[in-house]
Amino acid sequence: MTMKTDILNRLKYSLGKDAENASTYDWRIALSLVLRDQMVETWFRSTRETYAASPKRVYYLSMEFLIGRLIEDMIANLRMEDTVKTAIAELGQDYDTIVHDEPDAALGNGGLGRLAACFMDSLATLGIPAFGYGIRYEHGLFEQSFAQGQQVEKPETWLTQRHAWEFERPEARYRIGFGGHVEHRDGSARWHPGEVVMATAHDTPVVGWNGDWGNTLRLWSAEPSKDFDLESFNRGDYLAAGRSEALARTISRVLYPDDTTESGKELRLKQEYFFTAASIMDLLRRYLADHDDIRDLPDYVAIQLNDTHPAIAGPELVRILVDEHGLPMDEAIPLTRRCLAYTNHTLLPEALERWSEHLMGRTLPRHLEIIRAIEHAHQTEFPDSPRILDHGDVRMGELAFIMAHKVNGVSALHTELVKQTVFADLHRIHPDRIINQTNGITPRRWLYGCNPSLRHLITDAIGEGWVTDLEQLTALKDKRDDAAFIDAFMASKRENKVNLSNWIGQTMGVALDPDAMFDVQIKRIHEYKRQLMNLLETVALWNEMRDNPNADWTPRIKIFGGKAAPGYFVAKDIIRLINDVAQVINADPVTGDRLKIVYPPNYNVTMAERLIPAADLSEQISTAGKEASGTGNMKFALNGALTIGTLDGANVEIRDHVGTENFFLFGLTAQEVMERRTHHGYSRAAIEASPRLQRVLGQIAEGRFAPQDPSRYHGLVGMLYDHDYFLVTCDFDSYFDTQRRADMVYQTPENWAAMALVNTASMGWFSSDRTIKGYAHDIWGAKSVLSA
Ligand code: 26Q
Repeated sequence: MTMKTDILNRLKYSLGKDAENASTYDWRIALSLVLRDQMVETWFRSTRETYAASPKRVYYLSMEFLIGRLIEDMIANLRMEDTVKTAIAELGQDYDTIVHDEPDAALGNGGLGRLAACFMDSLATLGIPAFGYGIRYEHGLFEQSFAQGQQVEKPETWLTQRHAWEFERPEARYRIGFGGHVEHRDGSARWHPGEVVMATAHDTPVVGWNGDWGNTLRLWSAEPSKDFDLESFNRGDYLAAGRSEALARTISRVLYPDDTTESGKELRLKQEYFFTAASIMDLLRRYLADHDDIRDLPDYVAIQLNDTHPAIAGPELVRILVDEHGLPMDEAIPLTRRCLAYTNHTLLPEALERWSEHLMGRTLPRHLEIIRAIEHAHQTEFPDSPRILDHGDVRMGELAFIMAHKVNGVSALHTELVKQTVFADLHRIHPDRIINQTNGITPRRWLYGCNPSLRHLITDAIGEGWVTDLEQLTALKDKRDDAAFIDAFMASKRENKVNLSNWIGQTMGVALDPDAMFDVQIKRIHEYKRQLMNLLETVALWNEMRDNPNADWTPRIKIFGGKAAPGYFVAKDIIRLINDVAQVINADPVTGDRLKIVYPPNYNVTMAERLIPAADLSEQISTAGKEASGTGNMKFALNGALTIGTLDGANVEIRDHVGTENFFLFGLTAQEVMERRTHHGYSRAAIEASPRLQRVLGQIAEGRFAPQDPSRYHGLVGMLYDHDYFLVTCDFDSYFDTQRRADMVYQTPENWAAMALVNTASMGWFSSDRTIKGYAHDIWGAKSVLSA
């Protein structure tokens, strides 16, 4: 009753609408504001308890927070699903229409950004006082569509609608300087920036399970300072004044769509410094409000750097300690180090950030001096240390490593490789610094929220404790011989597949057989993730189905989803090839319902929430040693998909947990990959040894899938023959054979279901709650403040 009147009041007083004239958008915003009101209570209480306890606070600095939609998360965490559904029905509205009206907050590229969002959920659920700090991009990751099969990018515009969850904080504004010069006098330095931009805070409450605790996601937007080009303004040159005003705002205008470094773009460096400097000032202001001695900072502040993107935090904090608090450099550096920790997410050499000293010196002159001082101090102590400054570049990985007290990898294998490769020399000097924290996913979004049918089945069987203690899922293992439970488990999967089929039918006009195996690969398009190998296997399967149309083939739906960085041309060719092949195969009456390819455009968090619960088979097929962890792999297994995968990233640990007999393993190991690359002509040899692969490559090269433009894929095929860096050709046969093994198992649905159930039951360890407890204990020294 009060929910209903609350919504009507919000409609009237916050939106100026009555029920008769309200649109879906109006209803959604009204509902969101009511929910936000509820969260504020938790939020204030958490803030009060934090001030009272004066604990160590965690600051998670990330260029990306890929949060997706918030409304269902908020409803679930506040435990208000029934109340809201009843109220919406009484108001004559449709619940699904309203919640699906919300645009995704796509403030991230992929895994790294989504991990940050899962961490925020777990920090709040565990009651650890924490802030997420990032950028309030006006435009998130671009919107993808296909024109004749090719990716087309359009700007994303989530903020053209009101973002109902946030509070603007005009009182939390900071001046962020760039450029200018440094004045040295009497042994001290003063930076006089040539340009100043304002950072304004926008807070979104992050409320954990049951509404027990609330933290803050604080995103910064860039605005011109008051005196920004006052001179032009006073001269009456409003055009010039407007130009420099627009320039200030470009800093938070758009998310860079590359998930590997492109090259030292000045705006990117400015974004990194902008949000890092605002965050450091903000946390120092909070600290100094109730502490006098800056030397105690590490007892109250833990700053986690999500990759090197905020690595300028090291020099920035040193700068403030030295230039503003008068600490000597040799005290400021170790003090800063005790506050900072750094997470590495990649071994790909092209993804390790470097900035030219020239650009750094021009944009952040005082910081470059401090980086030289950090380098000098480290070289003095460890003369054969690798350099931060190298060939005229500032290497951000080395900087982050040297300024952090802990450096972590994101899966067991990745952490070992970090020790052996990128940071081998620094690891020898600092053998205790690198540790592992295997990634995790929040079960609230990735099971409770996205898969209601499975959620109900599990809760009916073992109670609701699993939502905050995911290891309780092991109790489901007792059900693997319980025929009635297995039937219900399969029925839940089938219901999700029917829902997905309906959605694909409506949005793409392709009819799917919900009894076919749903085989899904969703992630950014990258050569190392090997979507191309998946597609080659699809063509090979198609050939064999046509050769032998009366055999008992397992029907398959191949589902692809993902975006390519706009400048990554090979990835864009792969997208086009998938779409071209789909056109031909989907029109073939011989294979008909037994083989289809669908590639819905604009893959995002919301689409993942539809696809993952409906998947039978999860494709985790990266070249071993290249995928740092993967987190999609965890989401699928938790939702009862079986994995076909290589020994890469967290796949290794997933396989250990679910049991080798419940995982379709194939391919070279990381060691074998490195070894194989030393063989001359390895890919040509692999192709020549595989008639099946030769045939597929021949078809693509002849233009079988692009008859109007037969040479379209010559480049792609030529690359596989001559420099197949990611060993698609070498792993192809073992991948194909393993797929056929999966086909066989799928033919006995009870066996498949039992394996799938063991997967779900074994995934408890991959909760991001476990990951966050690991960070809190091993890195931050932070504790829960939740009163028992
Ligand atoms: C850097 C500089 C300039 C422009 C872009 C970038 C940039 C942006 C995003 C570099 C990297 C990223 C994102 C990397 C990423 O998502 N890595 C993934 O992180 C996941 C969480 O740890 C892992 O599971 C994945 O294996 C890893 O690929």
